[in-house]
Amino acid sequence: MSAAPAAADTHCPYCALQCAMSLTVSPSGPTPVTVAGRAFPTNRGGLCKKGWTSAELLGSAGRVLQPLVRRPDGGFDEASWDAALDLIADRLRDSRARFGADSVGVFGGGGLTNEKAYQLGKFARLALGTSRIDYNGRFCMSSAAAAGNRAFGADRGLPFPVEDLDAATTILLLGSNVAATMPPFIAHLAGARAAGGLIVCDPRRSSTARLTEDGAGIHLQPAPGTDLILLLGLTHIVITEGLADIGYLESRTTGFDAVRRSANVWWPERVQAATGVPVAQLRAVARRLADGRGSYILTGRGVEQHVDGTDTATAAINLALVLGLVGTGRSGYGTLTGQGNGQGGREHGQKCDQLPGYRKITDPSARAHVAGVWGVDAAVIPGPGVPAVELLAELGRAGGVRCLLVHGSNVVVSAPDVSAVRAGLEALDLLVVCDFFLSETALLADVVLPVTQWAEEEGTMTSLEGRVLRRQRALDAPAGVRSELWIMAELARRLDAPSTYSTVPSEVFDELARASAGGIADYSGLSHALLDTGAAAYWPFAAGTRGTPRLFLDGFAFPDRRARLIAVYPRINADAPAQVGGVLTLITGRLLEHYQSGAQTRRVPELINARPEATVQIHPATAARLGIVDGDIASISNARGTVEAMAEVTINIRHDTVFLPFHYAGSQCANLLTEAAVDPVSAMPEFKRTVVTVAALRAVPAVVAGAAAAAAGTGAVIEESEYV
Ligand SMILES: Nc1nc2c(c(=O)[nH]1)N[C@H]1C(S)=C(S)[C@@H](COP(=O)(O)OP(=O)(O)OC[C@H]3O[C@@H](n4cnc5c(=O)[nH]c(N)nc54)[C@H](O)[C@@H]3O)O[C@H]1N2
Ligand SMILES: Nc1nc2c(c(=O)[nH]1)N[C@H]1C(S)=C(S)[C@@H](COP(=O)(O)OP(=O)(O)OC[C@H]3O[C@@H](n4cnc5c(=O)[nH]c(N)nc54)[C@H](O)[C@@H]3O)O[C@H]1N2
Ligand code: SF4
Ligand SMILES: [Mo]
Repeated sequence: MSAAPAAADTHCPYCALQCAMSLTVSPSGPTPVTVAGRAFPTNRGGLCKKGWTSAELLGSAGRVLQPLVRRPDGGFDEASWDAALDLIADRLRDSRARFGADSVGVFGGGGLTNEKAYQLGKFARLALGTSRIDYNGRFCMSSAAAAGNRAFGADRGLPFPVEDLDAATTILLLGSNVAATMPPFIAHLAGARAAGGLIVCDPRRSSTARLTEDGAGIHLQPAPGTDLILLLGLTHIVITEGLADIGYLESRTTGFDAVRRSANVWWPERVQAATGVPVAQLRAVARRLADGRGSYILTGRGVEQHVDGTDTATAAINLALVLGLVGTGRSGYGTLTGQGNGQGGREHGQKCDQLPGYRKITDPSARAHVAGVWGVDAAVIPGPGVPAVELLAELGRAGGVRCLLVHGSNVVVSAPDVSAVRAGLEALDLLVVCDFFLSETALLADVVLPVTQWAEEEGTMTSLEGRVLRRQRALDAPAGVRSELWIMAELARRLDAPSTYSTVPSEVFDELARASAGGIADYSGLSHALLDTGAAAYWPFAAGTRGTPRLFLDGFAFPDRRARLIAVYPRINADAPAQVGGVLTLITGRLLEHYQSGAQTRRVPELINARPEATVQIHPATAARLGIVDGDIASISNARGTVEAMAEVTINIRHDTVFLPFHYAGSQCANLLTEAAVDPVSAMPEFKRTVVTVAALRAVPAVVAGAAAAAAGTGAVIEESEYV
């Protein structure tokens, strides 16, 4: 029997641009679900190839379709939902009785809908009674969030709609490769490019940096991790050349004197020596930003994922404030949020120190408000837990977390120093992973619970511009698969948890809206029904209001309405690695074709065929010095591990730097090399500046290289033995 085709308007399951798409479902047709781009201000009908191919995962052969429980001999058995949930509840109850509530941990994700993220925070605090919850947004947005909170009193990635960028004549993009990470976004750079004002700061000549060529702008190519100095240098030039907006600073900010003093010692020649960026470029960029025609400063992970990421984002904000750009309506500062719900996912309680509405878990009035919504005594809500890297370091340790529930992250590929993470996961008494696939983390689990994919569920996502969007269900999930809301409700019931746990997304949203009322991220005027009208719902959207597309126009989120300039000082310059032998700086990041740990995109034939394995980018002069030619297998190693990857010899990178994508597992996992050092303010790990030694491992004979390329074209797995 053939069901009639059904259609649903929704948004892409992957990144924070949340491109609008329509899904057409024809179960009996050759492609059960067809994806089409949909007109929307951010993507204007465009999608990248991840979006176009996203529906292929719905019917993917590798999908988990029944709960899986680990056998003593190491394999998995399929189990009924009752059996799997009973087992989990028994083990959690036992751990709690023997080792205390904090022996159970929860690791969430920025890809979860607002409803799931909210419910996960509530489930952890009430049903499990644990403080041990944090999430992968700690690896993603925490430094920018911390910087925004301390400067503006609120963290909404872009405090303005993406479309505002169209009118800009100058855009400074620091450590962001949007041409690969949000391709439809580059349409919004067109105005700045036409005006010759796109400025991209990246140690690589990334595909975004290449958009500055032919007169469209400037590519600054600093040494990795020197952006804080670069930004102090730009601030120095703005101040000494009389380009600071003194009227703005006096009326709308505090702290300028200290920032002026901190920038004083970073004169252009000194900045050139430290960063490698020529003085002439520094002066040109400072003057361009100050020309008053509409300038924006945007940051990405390249400047944020460092042990000084919060200070670097703060330096970018300081520069924007000194130029008078923020809260004006025609210029601005923002950070480009990464994951699909990276914004909403950091607002409603997945963070270890947070309650819904971006409230502090330590704030007595926030606790009282949320306890009222949950119908519990505020005293039962635990205090703050520990951030992600610390949580992972506690796994299996005496007095640490012994049982872990993972919802929406593949930590054994994406966390820093994955060898240590793997050891921690293996030492657990119980690892439960909710996923659609047997990700590398799910493969280590004691119980895998198969959950609904984006097109099979209702919910909301909050995009990089703070706009709350509806995710509509297009089709039913496979029979053995359940929603995470249902899983939490069932476990809560088995654990005799206080409060109620609805399984209906619109009801959970209504509860979230009440819990967020009066908070910074106030959703209390929103509902699924209102969002279904297509209303452009930017938070704060308090009951009785119409939402706020442009924040800070009439003041910042502090009682005195003033932004804070906070003086920051470089700390890491001294330990720049000596470039001797094969010692180089490794930076890690993304390719267009793959998403994050690759758990999803490595399962899409078109994407894995296009990028079947990791390649390491290395400059020709460095490669020649180390005896590496294009296509050789190189080893990239340090005290923590070794990665083997094919060398891509290219001028698109500094000579002192190599680049690896982090989308691959096994011996190609970039996080074998990264270290668990974190930013002291945000607890963001260092992903972008790792000292490694690079060497030629073995040359690939031409004939085998040809065969490997052919195999890559068919998506076949290339065995190591084919290279030797
Ligand atoms: N294709 C694809 N798109 C994605 C994702 C994905 O995995 N794949 N993930 C999504 C998510 S969660 C995120 S967070 C965003 C991330 O989006 P981006 O921030 O654009 O991504 P990255 O590739 O991590 O880093 C951007 C650039 O920073 C540069 N960089 C590295 N170190 C430094 C440095 O010290 N200084 C400067 N100035 N630049 C540096 C890198 O060379 C890289 O080109 O992408 C989102 N979109
Ligand atoms: N070296 C290096 N490491 C990095 C980075 C880097 O630049 N360099 N970037 C960091 C950044 S910015 C990020 S955001 C992280 C991301 O890295 P991860 O946290 O590993 O993110 P994903 O690969 O998206 O993993 C999501 C997993 O959850 C599943 N999933 C997707 N949606 C859902 C859902 O709704 N529910 C459930 N239960 N499961 C779901 C997917 O199938 C997948 O297995 O990686 C970080 N790691
Ligand atoms: S840019 Fe992001 S949201 Fe848009 S189609 Fe690509 S992955 Fe999806
Ligand atoms: Mo991210």
